[in-house]
Amino acid sequence: MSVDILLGLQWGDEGKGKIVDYLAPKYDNVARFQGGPNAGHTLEFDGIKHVLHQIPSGIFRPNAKNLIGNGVVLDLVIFKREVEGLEQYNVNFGNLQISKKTQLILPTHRLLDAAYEKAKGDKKIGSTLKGIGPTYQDKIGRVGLRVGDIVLDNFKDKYNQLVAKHQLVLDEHQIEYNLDELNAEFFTAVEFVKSKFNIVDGEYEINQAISSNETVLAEGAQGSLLDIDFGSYPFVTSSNTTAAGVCSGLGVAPRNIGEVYGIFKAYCTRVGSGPFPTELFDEIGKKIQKEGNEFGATTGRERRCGWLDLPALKYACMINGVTQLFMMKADVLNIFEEIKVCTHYELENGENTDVLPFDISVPIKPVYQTLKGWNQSLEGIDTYDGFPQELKDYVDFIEKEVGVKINIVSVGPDRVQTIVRE
Ligand code: 2SA
Ligand code: MG
Repeated sequence: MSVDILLGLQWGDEGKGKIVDYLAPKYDNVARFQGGPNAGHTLEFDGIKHVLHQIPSGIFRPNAKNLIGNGVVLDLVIFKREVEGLEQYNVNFGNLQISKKTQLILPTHRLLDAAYEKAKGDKKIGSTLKGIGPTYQDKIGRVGLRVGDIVLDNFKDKYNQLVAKHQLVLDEHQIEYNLDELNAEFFTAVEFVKSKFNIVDGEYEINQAISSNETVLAEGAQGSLLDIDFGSYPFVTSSNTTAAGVCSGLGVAPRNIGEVYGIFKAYCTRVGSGPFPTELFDEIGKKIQKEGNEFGATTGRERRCGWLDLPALKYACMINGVTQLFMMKADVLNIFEEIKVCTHYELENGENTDVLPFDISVPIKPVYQTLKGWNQSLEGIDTYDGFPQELKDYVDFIEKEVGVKINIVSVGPDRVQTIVRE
């Protein structure tokens, strides 16, 4: 069997958690391939809201195997807290494996993240301050520590060596911290993970699953426009959030990739800094934020809001090779009589383009097409046929522009509000 991929096509927070929860029963394995505790996947069922940060979303399915892949950066302290928070729900942690090659976020990586952000002043990335960037920096710089290291006799030495390096930088930035406390917390988490979890050769596990005809879902975090290579650099995260990241982040060959499910919201949001061509600074933006409850699951930060950006969506579909589109939070647009969609950008020289410029921080003016809104509640509608015509027109319009079918339209947080098109 092949590996199917689920990823966000915008700047994160597209509602991936909800879709993974919907898809997970179809999969024997769910694997995270990039990112770390900067993710916040919200799953809502039985009247309870769960936010997962590092644990794959298949964890609530009793028969699904879950893997934290080598492409992930894992904070063991946060991981321990996450596990403890789920213990009351009868979750089977025997179904959770961690790849030996997964990089470790050390407490000092978190401090470095804050130090670098502070030093950037008003040019800061708006990072989640989870230590993501500094950990990937050490990975690429070939000095990082990995989960497989924690069982080695010399782990403490290796840890101390890397921490000493970090301390030089922290001193330079005049950052104050209590290392003893941080170390104690870290090593408690290390012991916790060592005693309770399966640390495995993730790439063998996943390929074994593929050759045994098991189904695998690779669960993306953040969004395509935050990809380290293809996002709005430098306002991006430090991993490949796009489909290619699955191959390197799990050890899966390209020919073993199957469906690529691309999730997008019926409008756009962004947290943190960086360009956002369709951002709305007016009442409409505020209304979207309020209706959509657009506040970060990880950091609680306000999300910037704007209309759907088709050039950006087309770009994300191209880079990822999206085979099916899932549109989320359509119900948030219920309140509008008119809905705008950005079809092109107007450049400074007056030209129109639907190509994403190299630098989207230069002034680019979105060119909008205005569609009629459905302007009614979608409460109780449980089939695509039952949608108001204007919503169907919105779906058709996007499909035609992007050239990929929209197979799911989500009209609310509940599991039954995931409308699948025949
Ligand atoms: P970092 O912490 O180094 O990755 O931050 C770099 C930039 O990436 C942004 N970023 C995010 N933006 C939106 N959602 C994120 N995570 C979601 C959440 C989870 C998800 O709900 O928190 O949808 O997967 C996320 N993570 C990082 C960040 O704001 C910086 O602009
Ligand atoms: Mg989120």
